[in-house]
Amino acid sequence: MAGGGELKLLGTWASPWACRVRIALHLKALSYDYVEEDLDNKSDLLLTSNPVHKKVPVLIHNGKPISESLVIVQYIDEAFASNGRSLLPSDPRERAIARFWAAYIDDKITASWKQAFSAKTEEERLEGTKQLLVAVETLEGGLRVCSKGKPFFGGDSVGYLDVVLGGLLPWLQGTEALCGVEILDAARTPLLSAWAERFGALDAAGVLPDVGGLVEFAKVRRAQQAAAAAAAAAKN
Ligand SMILES: N[C@@H](CCC(=O)N[C@@H](CS)C(=O)NCC(=O)O)C(=O)O
Repeated sequence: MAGGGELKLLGTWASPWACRVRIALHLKALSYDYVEEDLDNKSDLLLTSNPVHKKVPVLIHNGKPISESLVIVQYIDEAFASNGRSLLPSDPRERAIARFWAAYIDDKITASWKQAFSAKTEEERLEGTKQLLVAVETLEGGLRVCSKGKPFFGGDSVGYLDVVLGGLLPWLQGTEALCGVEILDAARTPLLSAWAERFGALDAAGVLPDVGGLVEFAKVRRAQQAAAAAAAAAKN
């Protein structure tokens, strides 16, 4: 392994954030031990490795943990710079632009997706979906700027933003099924729609979970949350 050392990833199969890390590790051709966490019963290793947030993913490199998916993907790019192509652009301004859109994806796309997805009422679901569609249309502009007419955010090959959005892709596709709305729509966001097709065809996309499995998982989680809310309401 160029860059050297032992890598261990703490994740869950359905976590879009852990998927980002798995995509980056795949692109850099790095082998690693994968530990599937039970988030209802977090391991001591997770709690001691990420004491601030207690969340996955955590990448442990030579016994030293790194948390937060965006930080981890950048770390992998820097620590294993000689493994394949760089994910972040080499030009400082282009690197800053890539980081800007990564923050946009986490702030706007993720926030509205979560709202659409975990809405308790039809009204909340519609509002979340509306905001998600607006955010995705804005991101279409980000793809236009970053790709400069090439296939990926990273240009001719997959880069940092492709990894950042790619981890979310099965969830966005699953949300289409769950909320009955086209999110990456060929008419409204043609660049993102074509990007999703291209990204889904990459070898690296093999690390992503199956959309049907995610939809089933999401339905079970929703039912559990609804039951817990009903039980809490009955107590009061
Ligand atoms: N901002 C974090 C988000 C990580 C996150 O939300 N992880 C979830 C799993 S998808 C988690 O570990 N949740 C456990 C908890 O909230 O207790 C990242 O990018 O890594």
